[in-house]
Amino acid sequence: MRQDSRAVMAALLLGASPGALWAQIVEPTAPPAAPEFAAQGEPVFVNRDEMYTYRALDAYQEPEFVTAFVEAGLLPPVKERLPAEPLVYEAANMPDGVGVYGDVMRHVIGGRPEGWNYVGGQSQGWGGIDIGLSECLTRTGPLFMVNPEDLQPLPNLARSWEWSEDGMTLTVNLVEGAKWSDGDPFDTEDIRFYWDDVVMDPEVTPLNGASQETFGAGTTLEVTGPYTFTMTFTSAFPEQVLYAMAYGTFCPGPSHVLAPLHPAHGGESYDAFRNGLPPEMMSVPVMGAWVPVEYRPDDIVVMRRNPYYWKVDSEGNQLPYLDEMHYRLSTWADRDVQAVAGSGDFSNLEQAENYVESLRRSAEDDAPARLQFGPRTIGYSLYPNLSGNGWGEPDEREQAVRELNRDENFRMGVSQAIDRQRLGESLVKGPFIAQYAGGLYAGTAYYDEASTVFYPYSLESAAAHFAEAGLADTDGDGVLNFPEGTAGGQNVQLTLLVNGDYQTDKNLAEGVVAMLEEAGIQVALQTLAGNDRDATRDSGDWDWQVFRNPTEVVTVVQNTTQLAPTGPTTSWNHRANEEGELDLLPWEQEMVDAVNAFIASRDPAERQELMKTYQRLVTENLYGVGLVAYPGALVINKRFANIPAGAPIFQFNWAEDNIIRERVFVPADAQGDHELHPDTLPGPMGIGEGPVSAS
Ligand code: BQZ
Ligand code: CA
Repeated sequence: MRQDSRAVMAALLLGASPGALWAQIVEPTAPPAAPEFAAQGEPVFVNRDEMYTYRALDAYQEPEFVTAFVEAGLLPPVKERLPAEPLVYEAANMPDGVGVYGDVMRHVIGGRPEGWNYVGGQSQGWGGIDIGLSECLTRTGPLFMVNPEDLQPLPNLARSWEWSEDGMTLTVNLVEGAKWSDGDPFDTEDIRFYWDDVVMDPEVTPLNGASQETFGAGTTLEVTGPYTFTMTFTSAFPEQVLYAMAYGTFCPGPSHVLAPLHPAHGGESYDAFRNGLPPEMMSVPVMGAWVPVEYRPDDIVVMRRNPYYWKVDSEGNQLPYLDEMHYRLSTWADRDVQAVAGSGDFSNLEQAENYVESLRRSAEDDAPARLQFGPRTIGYSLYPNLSGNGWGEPDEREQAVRELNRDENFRMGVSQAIDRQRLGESLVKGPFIAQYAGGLYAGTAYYDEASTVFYPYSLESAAAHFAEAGLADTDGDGVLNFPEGTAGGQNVQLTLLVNGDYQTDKNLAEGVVAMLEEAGIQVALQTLAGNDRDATRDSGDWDWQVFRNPTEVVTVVQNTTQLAPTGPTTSWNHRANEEGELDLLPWEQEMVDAVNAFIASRDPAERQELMKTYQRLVTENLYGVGLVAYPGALVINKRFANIPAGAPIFQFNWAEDNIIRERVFVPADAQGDHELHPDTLPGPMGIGEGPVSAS
């Protein structure tokens, strides 16, 4: 600890006079300028209907080996497997034109599948598995290349929608005649089940956490036909809801398989429902382009093309072009290594520690993969658990910490104890990392620098804020203590929840621990693997967490309700207690009001102003303490074609959505021999089942 600060620290710990205290406070400033870093690769901007439309074509084609199944009477002809008007990708919008069938994309992931019941809340292991299996009503990943004047969600399972005159009701039209990968019809039975028995059932929380509030408090849904339903809202024209109908919050599951497992329809229990589709069960019906046919724990998930996939190219070729998908079950760091080495085919390079080596390897002439950096959309914050009324059933110490977290001086102290410059350099040197104040990221559509409040690193100021919060080292052991009568006046000890599947998360957490310790706050790491971390995060049983921020702080329009505690379970760090009560601090209520007003507004200028208000509230009050933000890079093997220019690894969604994998192909002469089950299709659903051949 530097000489002068040690003296000041001592003075402060021993309770120097308030006057002296204020002298030490360092006022917030504007955020420090981010180092220049230009994204590589410019998107080719188009209007949505230049990408795809829904229409009937004269004829349709399929891979030859699939025709063998038709001739063997194992499958109806392709025309009957497709909707009357399938989704048609325009060849003119494909970077490399119409593709050819064959080959496989070899993903490597760090997650582990809990099972296939997405709407029941099970994780499929992330890394593009759930994004590929669970198609949603609208789609937003590809919006990175849509013209601003046409920037609205793309249709997907919902092919069109109309607002009522007064804007209180939205009528949604589904693709007609689309089928699940087992041939069962996709229709409003699946919508009804998702809404009534998942979204509206308090006992069920789907993966990615959809609740009624996701679509606006008080929203109702009514099925009005086999392919049509209406949603009725409590405010007019909440156009935001069209984004909530995309990934991850309106991706219906196969009701013909799930309803019998659900207690509302005769199922044994909610646990049995959640765990009703274990990872060993193959060929669970999906609307996605590939179906799981083999699963070896901690080893691999193999998928084969879905013969009923409801999308084609404008020459009538049923998609996808790739016949097989692999997901090797390894680590996220290994994903980067294998992608730049060429033994894997895809990576979202998002862990800054791997940047230098990945850049070096991919710069070599014989590098197997192309690496392209995008904008600064990967960022981390430190979030305090702001619930003071029982979320996560805190014990006495934990409750004392919650009270501290709800004290602005404590949050300011934590923020100013963090040296973000040093934290960033501990990950990677160079122009990648920017100091992050919290809230919306610099350079994004709704960001306003003048509305962003940044608390600069200053141990003295941190100490002064901690003193203001009533903390002093009463037993002189270098750790600040709770005031007399609170948690027995013991040393302040916090737990810090961290996702152990990422080196970056762990490195940042270790840096935070060391810096807070230096400021007199003791921190114990609570490091958990992905699925457990997600469950603990959502249970509220934690004091602080290191968290990689989701899409809402990049786009605002995607997952907007998660920007604040707009509902009992919409916030990442402040949810309701068992009784459903949310004890919002005054400025949190103002944040909620700004977000709700944004959702209800159709006036671009007003929406911009509302987000300035939101940004000031979030950064001034430290709803989250920003740490660092940096760009990620997309790494893809060079044999793949139709990779859209300028595709970011993360914006409205992850690159596994953004690059539109169903129209990615490998030219015939570049195809490798990586297929594990060539010329096969998904077999019957069941544990121990596998892919089948036509003969
Ligand atoms: C990308 C993504 C695709 C989840 C997950 C994982 C979970 C979180 C987050 C990312 C992984 C990859 O992120 O890191 O590059 O492939 O899967 O879904 O972090 O633990 O809960 O939000 O998306
Ligand atoms: Ca002490």
